[in-house]
Amino acid sequence: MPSLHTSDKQVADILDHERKRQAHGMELIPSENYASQAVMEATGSIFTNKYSEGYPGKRYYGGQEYVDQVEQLAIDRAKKLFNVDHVNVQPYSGSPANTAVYFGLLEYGDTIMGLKLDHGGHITHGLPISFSGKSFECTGYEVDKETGMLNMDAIRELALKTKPKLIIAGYTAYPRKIDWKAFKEIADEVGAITMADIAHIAGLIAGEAHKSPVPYFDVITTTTHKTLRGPRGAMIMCKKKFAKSIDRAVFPGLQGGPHDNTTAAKAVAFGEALQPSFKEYAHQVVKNAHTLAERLLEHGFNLVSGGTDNHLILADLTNKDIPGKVAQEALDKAGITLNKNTVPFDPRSPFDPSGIRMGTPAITTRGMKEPEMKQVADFINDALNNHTDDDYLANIKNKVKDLCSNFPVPGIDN
Ligand code: DSN
Repeated sequence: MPSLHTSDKQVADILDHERKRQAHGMELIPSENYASQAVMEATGSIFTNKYSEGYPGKRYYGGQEYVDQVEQLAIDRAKKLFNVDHVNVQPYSGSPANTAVYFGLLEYGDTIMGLKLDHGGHITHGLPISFSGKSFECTGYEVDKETGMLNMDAIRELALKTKPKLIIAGYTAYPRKIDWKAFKEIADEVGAITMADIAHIAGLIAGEAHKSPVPYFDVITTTTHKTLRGPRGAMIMCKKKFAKSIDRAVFPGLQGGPHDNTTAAKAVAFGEALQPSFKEYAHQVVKNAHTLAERLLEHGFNLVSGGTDNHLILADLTNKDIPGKVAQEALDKAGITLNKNTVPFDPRSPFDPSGIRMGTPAITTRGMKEPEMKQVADFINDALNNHTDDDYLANIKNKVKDLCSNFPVPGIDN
C-alpha cells in the first residue's frame, strides 16, 4: 500500500498491525475467512468511483457499460454456482438482504418463525429488539434441550399453532446439518413462504459438502464473505415468481446505489468457488471441524449437540468453570481468536455467556489439515487450563505464531 503509507501513515500503520494480527494469529471465528488477493483487488478497484442505481440494462445514470458487464457476470456465476432461477447481488450485507426479503414478501405485522437468537439464530430472524422483531409477529423455535438439535416435530407443532407467513431456516451457531425438505413440508402444511439464510454454510453448499436448500426453498439469502470466501456483502437467490418483488425491495425499496466494487469482487469470488479446488476446500473445512471437535471432546469439553457436521463448534464451558468471556479474553492473549457465545438455555447473559463458538473456515484457507486441528485443540485446552497465567498464555501465543508461519494467509507475507 505505497500510496497509503505516504498519504496517511496513521491509517497505514493500523492496517499494518491488523495484517500482522491476521497473519500471526489463529482465526477461529466461524463467520470469518481470508479473501483471496484477487477478491481484495476487485474490492479496492476503480468501481469504487461509480454509481449505478437500477439493474443491468436499466440504470438511472450514464456510463454503465462496464458496471452492467460485471454485475451480469456476478449474477450468471452465482446462478451457476447455486443452480437458482434468480439472483440479486446488490444487498450490502446479510441483515439488509434479510430485511429486503421481509420488505418484499411480507406486510408489517405478519408472523415469521425463526430459530431464537440464543439458540443459534440471527438478530434479523425475529429478535424482539431488532427491526425484524419490531415489525413482525415473531414466533421463535428452539433446539431440543436434550440433544441440542432441531426437533422437526416441535417445529411443526409451533408452525401449526402460530401459522407463520414465513419460515426461516439457517443459523449462526448451529453445528448440525439442516433438513431442508422437512422444513418445506411444514411450510406447505401451513402455507408459509420458506427462507433459507445460508450465510454461514454457503461455501459448504457451493462446494457440495452440504445439501442445498435450492430444490425446496423459495428464497435464499447469504453473505458472501464467510465460508464463501468473497468480499463483505450479500445476495438474495429466489424462485422466478419472487424475482420482481425481491428486486424492487432491494432497489428502490431499501437501497440506493449498489457497491459496484463489491459486486466485481463477488464475481471474482463466485468464479473461484466454481473451481474444483473449492470443493476440496469445503470438504476440508468440515473434516477439520470434525477433528477439532473430537480432540476437544477428548479434553473433556462439553460440545452443544455432541459435535459438529459443519464448520462450527459451540462449547458450553460450564463444566470447565470458565465463563465464555473469560475464555475469549484468555485465548486472545494466546493468539487464538474466537467469540464468546450463548449456548441453548443459557442461564448467563449474552454479554457474559456460558460458551464459546469456533470454526475452521479461515484456518482451512491457510491450508491447515487434521494434524494441525489436534494442535489447535491442545492449545485451546492448555490456554483455558492456565487462563490466569499471562506468561503461560504468551508462551502459547509464540507456539501459535510458529505454527501459523508455516501456513501463510493468501495475499499476506508472514
Ligand atoms: N456476525 C455473524 C456471525 O458472526 O455469525 C452473523 O451475522
